[in-house]
Amino acid sequence: MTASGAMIECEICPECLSRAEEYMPALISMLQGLHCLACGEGSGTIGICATFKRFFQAFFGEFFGHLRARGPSACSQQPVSFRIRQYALQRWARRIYRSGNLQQNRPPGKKWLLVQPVSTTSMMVDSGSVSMPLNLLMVATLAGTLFDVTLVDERLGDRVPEDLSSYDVVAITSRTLNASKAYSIAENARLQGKIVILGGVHPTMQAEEAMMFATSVVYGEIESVWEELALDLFRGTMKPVYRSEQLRQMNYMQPPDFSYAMQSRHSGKYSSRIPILATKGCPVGCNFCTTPTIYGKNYRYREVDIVLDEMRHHQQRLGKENVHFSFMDDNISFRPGYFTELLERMGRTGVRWNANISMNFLHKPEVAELAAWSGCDLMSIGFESLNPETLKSVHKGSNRLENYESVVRNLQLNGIAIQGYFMFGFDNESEESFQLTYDFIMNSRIEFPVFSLVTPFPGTPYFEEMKPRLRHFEWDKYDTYHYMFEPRGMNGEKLLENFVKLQKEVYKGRSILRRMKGKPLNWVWLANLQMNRFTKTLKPEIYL
Ligand code: B12
Ligand code: SF4
Repeated sequence: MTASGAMIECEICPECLSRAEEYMPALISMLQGLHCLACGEGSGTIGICATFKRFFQAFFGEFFGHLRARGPSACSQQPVSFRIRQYALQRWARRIYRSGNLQQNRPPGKKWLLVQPVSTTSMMVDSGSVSMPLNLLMVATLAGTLFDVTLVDERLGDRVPEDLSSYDVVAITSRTLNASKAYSIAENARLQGKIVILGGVHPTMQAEEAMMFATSVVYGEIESVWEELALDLFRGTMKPVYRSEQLRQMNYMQPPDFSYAMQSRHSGKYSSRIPILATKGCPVGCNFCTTPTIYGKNYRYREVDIVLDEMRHHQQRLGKENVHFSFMDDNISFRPGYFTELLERMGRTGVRWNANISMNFLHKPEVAELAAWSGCDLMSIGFESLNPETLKSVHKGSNRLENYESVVRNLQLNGIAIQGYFMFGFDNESEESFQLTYDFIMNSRIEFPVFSLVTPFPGTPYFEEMKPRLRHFEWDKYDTYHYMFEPRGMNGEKLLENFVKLQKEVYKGRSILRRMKGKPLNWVWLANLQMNRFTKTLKPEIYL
């Protein structure tokens, strides 16, 4: 390379620049810690070890990718110019070179075992076809940039090996209903001297408890703490908790690598719907929900282009246009502007989709029309209750009783089926609430009603409020199908009796016909027939 004071003129958007600045200290400390091998004078390249290269690619790939693929001019932000002195880079490389040879100091490559535990609840939450665990696929995709990753999903019938000698790190995801299983796997791994990382909703909400079983607990999403966690793993200086002050923008999340889900020979048991994420968070703020507790009032989204790119990738991978996507978003419609843009653009791709949605603007007929045109065949809506006092007490501001019927009508007129969630056991309710709910479901012909018992999940404001009245803290029973506390309006016996009766009534043959007559013969019919069989077996005592 010629001697060089030469300046390279760069243009970059402020978003990318701040990202580079954010990464730089991590990168430098990585280099210092590992004594990476750099080239000698004059070659013009920096020679680096494979570990560092993977690290570098993982961190900077998307950064440069962003520049290459979109170019600053395509960016919504004004580009800023900056200049790099070429020879500063060379000096940096030489300093690293002199500091030692990586081959002698290279840390051993760590092998990860990533686990999706099966719940030991007595209810059928993990049976039949299960959705691909997008959360773990995202963890695997990030970890896989630096480490060898094996994914075990116990819900498929795969088991975590007793002998973990082939692995260095055992990382487990957990919700409350499978926390005890997650902890027993963690304990076994710790006894075998492994680094144990616990993540997911439950360890996030109960970090102190989770820390008793793990080397480290990750609070919230892995993307926001990944660099720090990965560096600490390399250095062997793990912290008890990884929690980021700032949430990373979703545009930088790597598209999940689905090959991890295909590692199992039982992967055929996965639902054919492809999980995908467009937004995160939900500022509605229901007091029983973990999302506002973890992510606050924050609502983030990926640029529509990026979501569509991911969809196209799956269409190519599966060799068909008509791919069915299942959005894992907390509330995909919270920002009407973003949601409508997504639908308008999705409509031209030929995909089908379903999602969780709040009814904040579903009462507008044009929204349902657009959703149907864009390929939506099912929306999951938390109606929760027909009692205005209850809705108020749980802070479910997005639900307006006066809109319930128009929301349902608009969707149905456009051929979109409704998976309607209803909760029972709130203090304001009486036996009458069951009749009210029954009438609403039958009159509005909701296709797929789902009933659950109110469950104050640990870490939520509702949990704190109800703690003194909770019957137990057996996490296996925090599956929304167990009796948690005696509501003020009726005793537990009456609650469960009515809960069972309602389900049997709604799913008896005649009711199914009344709700489903004239609707397309598809999987929703099948789900109803399965529920018909299942509800016949229900007895109040199974909910205890
Ligand atoms: C989509 C969804 C579903 C879907 C799909 C579930 C699935 N297979 O993943 C369906 C409809 C099937 C479903 C079912 C249920 N769900 Co649900 N669901 C969600 C929702 C809205 C999004 C989950 C998701 O995939 N998000 C996208 C992924 C990418 O984000 P993530 O899960 O947060 O993962 C990130 C981090 O947590 C972290 N992370 C996660 N795991 C790990 C592991 C490690 C090692 C590390 C380092 C990091 C890490 O990094 C990940 C990537 O960023 C959440 C709300 C939420 N935000 O969590 C509720 C939620 C998880 N569901 C909940 C409940 C109660 C249920 C049901 C019991 C409901 C019911 N009665 O049927 C069942 C249980 C199913 C089961 N067996 O787990 C509760 C769980 C509460 C709790 N404390 O456990 C939640 C939190 C909603 C709430 N009420 O607060 N659910
Ligand atoms: S609307 Fe749904 S996702 Fe949003 S806070 Fe309420 S329960 Fe949670």
